[in-house]
Amino acid sequence: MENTDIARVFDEVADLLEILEENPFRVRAYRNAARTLETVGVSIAQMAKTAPAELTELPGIGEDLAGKIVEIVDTGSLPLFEELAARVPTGLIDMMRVTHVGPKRAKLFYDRLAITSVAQLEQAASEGKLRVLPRVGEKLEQQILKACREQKARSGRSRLDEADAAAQPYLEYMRASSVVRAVDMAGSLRRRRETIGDLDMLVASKEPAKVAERFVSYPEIATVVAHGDTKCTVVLRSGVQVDLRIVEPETWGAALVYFTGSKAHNIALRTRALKRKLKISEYGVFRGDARVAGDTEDSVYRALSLPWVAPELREDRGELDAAAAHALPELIELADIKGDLHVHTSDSDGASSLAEMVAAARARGYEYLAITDHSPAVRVAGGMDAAGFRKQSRAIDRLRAASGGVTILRGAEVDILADGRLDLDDDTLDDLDVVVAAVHSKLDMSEAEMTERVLRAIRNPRVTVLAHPTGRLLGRREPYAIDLQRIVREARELGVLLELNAHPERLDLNDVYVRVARDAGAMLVVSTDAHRTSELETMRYGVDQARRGWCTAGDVANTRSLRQLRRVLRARTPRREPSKSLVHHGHAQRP
Ligand code: DGT
Ligand code: CA
Ligand code: CA
Repeated sequence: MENTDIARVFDEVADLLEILEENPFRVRAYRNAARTLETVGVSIAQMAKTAPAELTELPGIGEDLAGKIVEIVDTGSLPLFEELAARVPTGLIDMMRVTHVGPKRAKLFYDRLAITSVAQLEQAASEGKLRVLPRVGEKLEQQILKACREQKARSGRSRLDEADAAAQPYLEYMRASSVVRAVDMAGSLRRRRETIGDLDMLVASKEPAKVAERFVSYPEIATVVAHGDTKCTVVLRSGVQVDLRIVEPETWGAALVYFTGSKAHNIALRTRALKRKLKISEYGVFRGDARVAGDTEDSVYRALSLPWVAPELREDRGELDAAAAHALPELIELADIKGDLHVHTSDSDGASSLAEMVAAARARGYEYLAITDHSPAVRVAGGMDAAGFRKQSRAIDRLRAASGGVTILRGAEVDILADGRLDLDDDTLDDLDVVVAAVHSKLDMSEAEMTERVLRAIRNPRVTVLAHPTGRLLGRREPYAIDLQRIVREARELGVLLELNAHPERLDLNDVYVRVARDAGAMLVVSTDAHRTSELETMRYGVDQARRGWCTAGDVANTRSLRQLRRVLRARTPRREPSKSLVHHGHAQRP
């Protein structure tokens, strides 16, 4: 163990003490000790083993700290550190490590803005929320924003929407060059994974050197990591890394298959090729030395006696067997979506008004839109009580004439309380067309408790949808413990729709459980949970994820026409006639 390792533990203890507002003298004692350890020039670990009593002769090291040093050297850890860390949200510790932040500011952001992660900090900085705090200002806010992005580049994966935002303008920029014959993003972005490690750009060209030159001249680049003739790597200012491969136009298809991956899919393809005495690589499909395919992706799959496989399926989850059996699903597309069953308005925590949300739904060509504001328990979200929902219902009635053909469904996102009861009374729920039930509090229950809680909720025959069934927030919050297999089985039996929440931070259910639900015969619904009109556009991320879960349009309730959807909702609630609003609106729709 190096002296700097021990010093780091002391510095971290000091950071935590500072965040916890412990005695400043104690904070300084740990900091001073850390500086001493860094500068003494003899091995502290050695000393702790052979002559521990001498430790106290070092400046700033008393009995107590000497004991701590021995503990660290002997056990590799320090119980005090674990104790303190347990009292501080984990995200705050990461936040503290961001350049320009440190413990004082981490605490400030936590106290004033309830920020508990680097991702939230980045968001707040980009929205200009930090500059108004004491001693922050616009310049520091920009520095923190940049530092958050750099930390992300070092540490991890980007959300799909952030990766898209980085990819699209770069593609346009490359496309504008006359030496670029074809350009596309391959890799996990093309497979539409929920998070992206790096972007993999592929270009077909006869003049690779010029393509590489243009690629590294893109104005958004922070660092050029590598600049070769056919391969380059750069890091953008947003923190996203981009790899470039330049290939001959004849090998475009083979290269696109190879760099789209996944690696597991590539390996499965290679195994299949070998069985046919073929060789497959990023340059083509070969029989001996003869190239038999490679100019298009279609030709590559055809050479292996397979139909083309959609990138979203290329994860080695049975797609090659399904392809060979001509049993690939006909995947859902964005154009199949006919409405959104989970949106908020300014009546609870949305930023857009009811009228604005309806107008935006019309602009998207939707047939229907369910307004599902929060129930009272979600107080921070301005949840409404029964009277609030009645009032909103009258506002919906008034808006109907002007809704331009979009049927407005009355709904609520009703909170599932800790014991599984719902946060609105049955009479209020009976007046609604769509009841979206969701867990927002007490996320730390055991799996058994959480499963029972949710099952109790969805057994209420008024519940039509179970929203974001695992509660995860990508990069911010792990899914809560819940037995999804059981939830899926029961939802299918009850006719409750399982939500695939399309928000790129949620994408909940994930691809694997979407597939589980679909295979079990449960019905899904892809919903945006939009809190402003622009978020209705996130529907495409939900559809991407549904495709990764092998969904056809038939597996997803909101591809149905209003009439068919009404049947699906009624199947769930046979105890009552279709509500007046639905009947009324079915007629109003016809010309
Ligand atoms: P990411 O970037 O972590 O989100 O995931 P990918 O899938 O984009 O992975 P990446 O960027 O490392 O590589 C892009 C593609 O290149 C990958 O999906 C498949 C292909 N590839 C990379 N390394 C290998 C390999 O060792 N063997 C095979 N067969 N393919 C590879
Ligand atoms: Ca990649
Ligand atoms: Ca890569």
